[in-house]
Amino acid sequence: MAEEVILLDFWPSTFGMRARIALREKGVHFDLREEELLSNKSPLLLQMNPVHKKIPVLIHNGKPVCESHIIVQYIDETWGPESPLLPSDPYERACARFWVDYVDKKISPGGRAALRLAGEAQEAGKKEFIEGLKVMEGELGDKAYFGGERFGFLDVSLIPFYSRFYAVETLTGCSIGEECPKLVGWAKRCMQRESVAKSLPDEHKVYDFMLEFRKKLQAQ
Ligand SMILES: N[C@@H](CCC(=O)N[C@@H](CS)C(=O)NCC(=O)O)C(=O)O
Repeated sequence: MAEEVILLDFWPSTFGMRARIALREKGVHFDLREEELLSNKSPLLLQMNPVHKKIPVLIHNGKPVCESHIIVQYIDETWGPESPLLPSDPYERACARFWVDYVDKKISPGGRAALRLAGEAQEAGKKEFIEGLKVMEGELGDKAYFGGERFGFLDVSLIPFYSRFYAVETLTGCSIGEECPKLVGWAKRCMQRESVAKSLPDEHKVYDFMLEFRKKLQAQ
């Protein structure tokens, strides 16, 4: 029987991008279903992720998997063992998971505040975002990818935030290229991969979306 793989997604979501990239790295065919997240969540989303009611949700043969980093690990364990995303060594795996957790706790909230808030709170978000990126740049060092020569779990988890660099720079007046030149070099390397290039939206489209989103937040 053919496999059924559905991804409930929302195009500007960095979390959704992680799942898209991992599926494409593994060459899995999937049905991408765009949610109207801001206005009208689908009954399928509410049924498949009743706890958080958030995307992304991967539905594999009718069974849901939620939370982006758990989805990426599930994809890695289910498909394409010849091209693993997580390292085989348990210690290296633990380190990769630590850094993905750091991305979720520092870079994601920093970027969110820089894009959605104003004034001092926005400035604090920008600072947190850039500080986090600098720490990641230190972790990258002179390697091609975070795991070395091979594109892996941490690359998948961090690269979606590259689609927000232009919006953060334009809204807050900074240059991430000047602050983190090696990290931007890494991001451009990742963008040469088809899986990444196909999964990240255009940075100007993200910026326009953020402007609209800010207007909606201010009107509330
Ligand atoms: N920790 C979750 C976060 C997912 C998340 O925040 N999804 C957002 C879109 S970026 C969402 O569905 N928001 C809808 C809502 O909050 O109601 C993950 O890693 O998947």
